[in-house]
Amino acid sequence: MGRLQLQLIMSTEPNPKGVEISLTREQLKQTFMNYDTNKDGKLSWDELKSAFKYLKSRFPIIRTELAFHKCDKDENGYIDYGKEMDSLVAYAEECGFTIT
Ligand SMILES: [Ca+2]
Repeated sequence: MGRLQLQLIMSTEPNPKGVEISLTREQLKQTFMNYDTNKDGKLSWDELKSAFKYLKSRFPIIRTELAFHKCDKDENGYIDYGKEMDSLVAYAEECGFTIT
């Protein structure tokens, strides 16, 4: 899926902050880490998608795609704990998943 398509979909998402559940930054991070189901210290694409589904994202696949685009800095196909995870939490915050 191209970038423009993604932007179009994002911009037509109605009231994105109203439909998703709110968590603090710490809860959000904990949620993502809970979805590291095989406990290998990094989030795979499927693990992250499951987390966004849990967070009631309307478009978990798009969220995951954008999150990887933005946060998988070394492009190894995983969101590694540490800076990539921090960046993921920041991205999720931008999407309106937190209350603060
Ligand atoms: Ca990575």
